[in-house]
Amino acid sequence: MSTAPRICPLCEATCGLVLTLDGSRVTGARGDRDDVFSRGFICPKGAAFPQVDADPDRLRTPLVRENGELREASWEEAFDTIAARIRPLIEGHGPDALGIVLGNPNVHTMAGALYPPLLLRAAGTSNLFTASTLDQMPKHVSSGLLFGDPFAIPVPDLDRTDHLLVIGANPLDSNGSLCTAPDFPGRLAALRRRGGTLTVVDPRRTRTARLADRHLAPRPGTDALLLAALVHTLFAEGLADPGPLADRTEGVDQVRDAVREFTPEAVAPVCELDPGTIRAVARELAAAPTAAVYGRMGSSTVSHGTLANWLVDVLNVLTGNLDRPGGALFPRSATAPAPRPAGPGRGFLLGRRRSRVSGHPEAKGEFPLAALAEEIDTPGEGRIRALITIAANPVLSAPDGLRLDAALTSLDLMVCVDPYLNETTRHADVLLPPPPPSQSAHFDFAFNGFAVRDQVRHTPAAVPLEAGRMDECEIHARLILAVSGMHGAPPSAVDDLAVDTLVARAVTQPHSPAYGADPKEFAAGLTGENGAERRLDLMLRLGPYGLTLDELKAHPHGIDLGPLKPRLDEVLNTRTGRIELLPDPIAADLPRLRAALTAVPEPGTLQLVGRRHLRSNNSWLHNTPALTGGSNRCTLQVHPEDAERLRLADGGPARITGAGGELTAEVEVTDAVRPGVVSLPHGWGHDRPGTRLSVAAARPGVNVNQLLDGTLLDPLSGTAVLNGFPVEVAPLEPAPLL
Ligand SMILES: Nc1nc2c(c(=O)[nH]1)N[C@H]1C(S)=C(S)[C@@H](COP(=O)(O)OP(=O)(O)OC[C@H]3O[C@@H](n4cnc5c(=O)[nH]c(N)nc54)[C@H](O)[C@@H]3O)O[C@H]1N2
Ligand SMILES: Nc1nc2c(c(=O)[nH]1)N[C@H]1C(S)=C(S)[C@@H](COP(=O)(O)OP(=O)(O)OC[C@H]3O[C@@H](n4cnc5c(=O)[nH]c(N)nc54)[C@H](O)[C@@H]3O)O[C@H]1N2
Ligand code: SF4
Ligand SMILES: [Mo]
Repeated sequence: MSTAPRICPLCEATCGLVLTLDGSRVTGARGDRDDVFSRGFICPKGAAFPQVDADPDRLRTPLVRENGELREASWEEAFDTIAARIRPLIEGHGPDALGIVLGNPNVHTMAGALYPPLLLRAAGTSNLFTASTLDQMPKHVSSGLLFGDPFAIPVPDLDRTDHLLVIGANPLDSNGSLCTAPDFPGRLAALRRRGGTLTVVDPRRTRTARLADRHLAPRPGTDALLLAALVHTLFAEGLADPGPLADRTEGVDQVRDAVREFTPEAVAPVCELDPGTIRAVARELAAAPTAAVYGRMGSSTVSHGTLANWLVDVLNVLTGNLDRPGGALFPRSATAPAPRPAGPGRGFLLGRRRSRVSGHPEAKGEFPLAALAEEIDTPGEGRIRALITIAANPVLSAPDGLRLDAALTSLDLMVCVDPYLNETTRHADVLLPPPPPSQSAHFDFAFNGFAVRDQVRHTPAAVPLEAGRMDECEIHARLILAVSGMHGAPPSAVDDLAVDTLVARAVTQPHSPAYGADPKEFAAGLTGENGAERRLDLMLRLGPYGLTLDELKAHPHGIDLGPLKPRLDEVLNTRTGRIELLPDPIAADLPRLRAALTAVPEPGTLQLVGRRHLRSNNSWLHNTPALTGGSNRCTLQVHPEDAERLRLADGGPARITGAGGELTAEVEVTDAVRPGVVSLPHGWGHDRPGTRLSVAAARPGVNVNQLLDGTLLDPLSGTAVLNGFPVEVAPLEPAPLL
């Protein structure tokens, strides 16, 4: 028996776990009390790590399709097959014939951070689709426009703020998102204990809302209006005061003009909130010694998602809370490049290309995942003929999975990197399974940039790679070689090239710690057991703290780098070198928001919102018995008034109809949802043939995204509207008597 530390990869909180091992078998998991960030916190998902890790349905070898059937194959055969088929497709039809889909768990693996950018460069395709357009793309776009960097995302200073305004997030169940905070519940309780206030805006009375001093339950999809009214009130009452940010911000007066019409009285009937309450929230925000406004899924995957995300930071700026302790700050990640000197930057451009079929503008180099199916099934030049998916299950996670499901069968080649044979990967021609998490090293490249405290942690693989397994970093590297026509070269060639490119640039940059060094010598000084570790070591050395991998390895429970600090000058990368508070693309979208002022829905209209459960994670944790027991979770929550009006019985079946299709789900009557709102969780619908998810298939649930047809998007970011879309609900008619 022994123990090993492992950072939990199951959500954004990045808790440190201590795994108990019996030889190379993981027998238990507890919170790591010595972890510098999580201090022993663990949730039921982390506690289920051993079962998630040892799931017998995880694939052990690659699968290759032969005569229509998937069969087990060697790694060599798998990569030979990819190399033989992918190059002719790219050469014959051009690079855009290859589509790439990156799913959520890429932010939870080292491979997912280090290799996809290289894969994209090697492929040269503009057809990139990721889970971001089902999620936080509106935040990237608003940050790109406001600050010049789509990754400059301010994070609420959870541990020091006096006032937290949460819009459309439920961290008590999600454990936080774009706000990495192990023990989010404890940190919110601490906020209350130190006399701070919590306001939650959510059409459902969530577990987070129950903790709040004030809970507003607006009609879904109306947050941009509510936020505009808060901004309006700050100006109208002379409360707008950016403080020291004033001379680093352009466009404050233009914002005042832009929100003139959005009075509390004007938005109140559409949001279905009381105008007095809206004023009170604005006053409290302005009066708090420090405050942070924080929005997530419920303010992002909605039709005004980019405007809402922009307004969140407009509020942070206008109350003087951006970039100050207790407000919303930019974390300083240990692997971010050392900051360049302050001054005008390159800015952020949107819409540099358009998608082939519907002409959607790109955002951050991506097209909407909701448009993937049409890019495959619409004939014509530039059609996607081959697809690589990495850690993605868009048949369940994106709108209109049935159409995508059918489109995937028409591909000439589909390659998936995924541990499971699931609703999406069952269409693979070649399936490459990464090892379970206990067999991989971990470092949070993404989440350290969104953490409420600067810190850095690395955990090595807890147990050695099982015979026949391939590390996910090597899988990615070999895939890149196959795509770039270098099949057969050693995978380290990919890392060497990445190191050489980064070093060559760094030595010419006066602000880089490597400035003036000899590139060969600098690269030779890197440590690490493999290419991925050497690249991590390089990024640490070039980063703002000048750390090394050896230092990290000497601190198995992490290195604390202190509370968040003001660093706006390091972050700003706009053309003006200032915060651009009313960027042109935002101004151009405001007429759409003005039109929404008169869009009061017909009485009786129902809007559907999602919800998350603490024991689940998107589409892939329904196969773990420890996380799936208990009552049915895939229920349609309906308010008692609506249930009575529609004659829906608690526990009875209901038919739900949306633009993309029809579903049947069990009704759960509860006043936790407001009238006019029904809620169904996502990630379910595990009833398709040809998958290997034995536990999930026994209780499949239904796929909420089948209610969508893929046309409802936030136009600036291409993000799908997953919250607040219209549906009809009726009792399932009894079967006709024969
Ligand atoms: N209606 C509705 N739809 C939603 C949402 C919603 O709130 N409502 N939420 C959206 C959001 S926020 C997101 S992020 C997306 C998520 O949607 P996706 O990005 O499609 O992610 P998952 O559903 O988590 O599926 C992840 C896949 O990764 C695989 N996987 C797990 N671990 C690993 C690993 O270590 N390596 C590799 N290579 N693969 C791995 C799993 O087997 C699974 O196939 O769903 C979106 N869809
Ligand atoms: N347990 C668990 N944890 C997870 C995940 C999971 O699936 N399960 N997924 C992970 C991922 S990928 C992500 S992105 C994060 C998401 O993290 P969160 O954003 O915190 O999670 P959600 O539960 O989607 O919270 C969205 C909230 O918005 C509300 N809402 C819906 N429509 C509206 C609206 O129009 N306005 C407002 N104001 N609110 C609205 C919903 O009722 C819901 O409570 O969670 C991560 N953590
Ligand atoms: S909160 Fe998230 S990171 Fe922490 S143990 Fe639970 S799933 Fe893992
Ligand atoms: Mo997400």
